[in-house]
Amino acid sequence: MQSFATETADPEVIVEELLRGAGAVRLTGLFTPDEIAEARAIIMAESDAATEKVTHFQGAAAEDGTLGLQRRVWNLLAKGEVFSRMAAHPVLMRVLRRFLGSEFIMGSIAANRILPGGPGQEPHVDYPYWDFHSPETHPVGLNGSFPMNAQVSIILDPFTEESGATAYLPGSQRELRYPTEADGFFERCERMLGDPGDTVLFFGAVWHCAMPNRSNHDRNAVLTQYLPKWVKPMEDMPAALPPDLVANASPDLRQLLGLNYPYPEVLDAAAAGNTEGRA
Ligand SMILES: O=C(O)CCC(=O)C(=O)O
Ligand SMILES: [Fe+2]
Repeated sequence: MQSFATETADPEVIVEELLRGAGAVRLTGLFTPDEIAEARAIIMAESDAATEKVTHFQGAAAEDGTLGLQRRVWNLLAKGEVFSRMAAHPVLMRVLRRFLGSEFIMGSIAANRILPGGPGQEPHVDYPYWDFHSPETHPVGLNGSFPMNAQVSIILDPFTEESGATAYLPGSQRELRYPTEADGFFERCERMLGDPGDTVLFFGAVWHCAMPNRSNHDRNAVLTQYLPKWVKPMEDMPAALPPDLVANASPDLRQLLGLNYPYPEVLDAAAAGNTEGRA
């Protein structure tokens, strides 16, 4: 995987690598050790409490309902100001504006903590492609020639082969389909290795998955989903945040929350009374 230090993060080069190259790049030097430690402490505390919700995401909880060895912490913006800084980091904003369009939004910001002994995942593609098991539910001809997703994984613990660093198959984003047995994903995959503070940016159409944690330490990452402005976000973030956080959001954060492009709206003139000038 190509690495870019903050000052050498040329959006054009990175966009080319995401679309037509490996599909993933590493960015270094975006976050301070203090920011990483603060984020990790919040996630560890939140995921020690038995508050997590079982969702369709694999491994959220054990079958008997007890906390599993893969734990999600959702809605991170509500859990510490550090996560707003992470989501709207200027280098990420610059690169993602080029990749997803200048008015791109965020669809989710959550943590994935895999404890020692915790499971990995099946190789997959991310929202809005996650149910591409059924391509017929998507528009005909949809392909990976332009991106409808970018994922950012901020690494909070050493990501090694042993600890379950995310696996991915370079170049697979060009196909936009799910891998089959014949693709030999686990034989051919590479890993998103990194040190705490390193950040991996990838196109979510690349086949990837968390891997089992066979180390003796937790493996935490902040996973943020970014989308073009017109893709329906996965989480309703404004609804899940304290009103004052939304009201005081910076211009970049307002954009990420989707507040600059607020469709669907009621555009019936009689009902809304303010629709003049709309197409
Ligand atoms: O935590 C990881 O290594 C990857 C998680 C992932 O790809 C997902 O949850 O969609
Ligand atoms: Fe994923």
